[in-house]
Amino acid sequence: MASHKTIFIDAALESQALKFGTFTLKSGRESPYFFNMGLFNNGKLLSILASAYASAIIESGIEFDVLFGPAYKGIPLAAVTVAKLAEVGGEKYAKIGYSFNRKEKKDHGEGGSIVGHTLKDQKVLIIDDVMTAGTAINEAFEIIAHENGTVVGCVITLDRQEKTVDSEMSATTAVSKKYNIPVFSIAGLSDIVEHLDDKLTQEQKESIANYLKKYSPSQ
Ligand code: OMP
Repeated sequence: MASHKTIFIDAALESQALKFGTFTLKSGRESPYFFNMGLFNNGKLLSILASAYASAIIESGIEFDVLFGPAYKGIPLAAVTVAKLAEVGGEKYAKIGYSFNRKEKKDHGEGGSIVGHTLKDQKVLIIDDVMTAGTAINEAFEIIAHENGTVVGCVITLDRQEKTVDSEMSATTAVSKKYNIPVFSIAGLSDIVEHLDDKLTQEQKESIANYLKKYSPSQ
């Protein structure tokens, strides 16, 4: 497994951003684990996260002009990752733009709902935290289309590798097909299960297996 994945998973576990227990998800699913991006809440953790995103993006080879982080959680992700890309990615990534949306409309100053680099006529990569059923991410596509940008891909921290609410397709595949773009992640649930094999209890492994029986995509 790539080192950026294992470093990220270890940091997630240590910071308790990744927890095992019983959690009700936005989709209503009852999950045996939860990833809370908000607990990547200090400089060291953010630096690890930014490095992992930068590695995933560089490895993908995707060509883009602007990294867009949907408010609120995408905002720091876009900022730290674009800075890390400039640091480690050489000339190709030195001048990638970044921007985010405001949740509230502003009627003074520069106006508009986008802060940072313009999206107009730009190839835009969306950066977000978690994809479960693939519902939350749609709003970002609408915002970028409204600004006349073109989404060329989507990178997320964690792909929970679950089906959508209305199909047997995985959420990432569904988003990828719907918008005809690559969707890739730092890590997927399968990476977590593989890397933490000797740390998870038998009970935790069984709860995850039972959950996957219910929500694993079959396409
Ligand atoms: P979907 O819209 O179903 O893809 O859910 C994605 C959103 O769920 C994320 O943006 C988070 O707000 C939240 N979430 C997590 O943050 N971590 C998890 O492990 C699971 C969820 C979730 O509710 O599914």
